[in-house]
This record gives sequence, structure tokens and C-alpha cells, in this order.
Amino acid sequence: MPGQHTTTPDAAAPEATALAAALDAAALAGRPTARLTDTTPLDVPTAYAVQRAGVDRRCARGESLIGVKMGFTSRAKMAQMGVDDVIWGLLTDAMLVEDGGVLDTGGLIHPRIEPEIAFLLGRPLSGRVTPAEAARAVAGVAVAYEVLDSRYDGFRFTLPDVIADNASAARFGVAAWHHPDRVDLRNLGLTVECDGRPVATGSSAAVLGHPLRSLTAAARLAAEADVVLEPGFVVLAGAATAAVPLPPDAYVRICAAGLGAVEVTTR
Ligand code: OOG
Repeated sequence: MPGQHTTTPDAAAPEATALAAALDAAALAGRPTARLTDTTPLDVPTAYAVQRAGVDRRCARGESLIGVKMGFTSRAKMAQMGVDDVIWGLLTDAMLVEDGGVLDTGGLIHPRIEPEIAFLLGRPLSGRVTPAEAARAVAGVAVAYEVLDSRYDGFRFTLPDVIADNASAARFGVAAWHHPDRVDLRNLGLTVECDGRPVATGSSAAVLGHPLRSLTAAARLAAEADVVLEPGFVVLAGAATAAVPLPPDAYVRICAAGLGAVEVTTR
């Protein structure tokens, strides 16, 4: 899996390590930093090397990789952020907030929340697969949320910037898993409620027309990175709506028809 990543270009490694350290410092301090591309030309492969180096720093502090998150899989998100390519970021155990748990926004810069569909893998997945083949690797599906927190000033970035910044991954939560055969993911209504008030509504169809297409994209990106998504991994399929600001001292509930809800209280 990403643990055995083999594609980091050696020539870019020292630069990637330094850029990753700058983003990591911003995340740890909860303070925004300038876009990397303001001062450093960055292509997509080097941006992924920076992302990997940043997650390696987290793993060196004791975190473990537990999945991946897909980004820009919906038009609403592409339009909101002004980019037009599907990307991924890596998820660690330290980013996971238990269902019903408390999320401290104090250490975050400018958090935003978005509703998602999550997949739990039961089999390894990598390569060019059809949605039906991807579906055979799925052991569970759930409603989930992701909290994004761009490490960049003003939440503004180019595509290589956001890839380097681990696709803005900050926190996520997942509701109870459901057997995939019992849920039709094509057109599920998703809502985010903040203190009982709906603040975002969308459909799972907004995720590349069907969230399973996001899983096939994850398999393709895994193959391109020469890694395998492992059984037990969580794959967040990408937002079904634009992301909304996540305030402190709020009770937030993310629901999907037929999949129940996941809840979080912010401080
Ligand atoms: C980048 C991450 C986008 C999604 O679901 O589209 C993303 C961002 O908007 O900060 O996670």
C-alpha cells in the first residue's frame, strides 16, 4: 500500500522533504502558509512526492495509514476550488474521529466539512478496474464526513499545491458500516445539519455519477503510484456537496438515506 510507495523521484526527494516539512509545520502550528507554487515550480508527480513525505513524517510520529480520500470527484467541489482533476490524499488513524465524538477545531486553521460515502475494503484493490470489479473489493459502505483544512492562506491553491498538502485532509468520521449488497449508492440524498439546521444537501450521484466510479479512480491512482489498497482500508469517495465552514461549539450530523447518520460535536 502507500507504505511501500516506490515512485518518489530520487532527484526530487530533498526538495520534497523540505516542502513537506513546511506544510507539516503549518499543520502542527495551526497557522496558514504561502502556496508552495508561489516560490517553487511544482508538477503533479513532485506534488505527490511532497504529499508522501508529509505522511511519512506523521507515520514517524506514530500514526498509521488506514486509507485514502478522493478529491474533486464532484462538480460542486471542482467549481468551488477551481480545479478539474481527480486527486487523492492519504488518511491516518490520527485523523479519524469516532462516531459521536468530539472534534477540537482549536488546532485547525479554517476547517470545512463535507458529506461523503465511505467504502471499507475487504480485498486488495489496485489497477484499471470497472465499477463492478471495484464493487467486489468492498466489504462495507457507510455515510461519512470529511473535515478539510487547507494549510494555505485563504484556502486557495493550484492543483499541485493541494496534492502536496495531502488534498487538505484533516479529520474524518464514519457511521456504522452496511453490507454493500443492501444499499443502492446511485442516488442517495446526503445532508449536513449544524445544530439541527441543514447547511448542505446533495446526492451521491454528484460523486462522478456513482461513488463506485470514485473507487475505480482510487484503484487507478494506486496503480499509478505502484501501491495496493489493502483490505481494512477506508476509501472516502469525495464530497457530494461544496464544503461548508465548520464552527466550534456545534453539534453536526451527517445523514444519508438508508445509511443512517454520523455525528460529531465540535469544540
Ligand atoms: C481539496 C480536497 C477536495 C473533495 O471531496 O472534493 C475534496 C479541497 O477542496 O480543499 O476532498
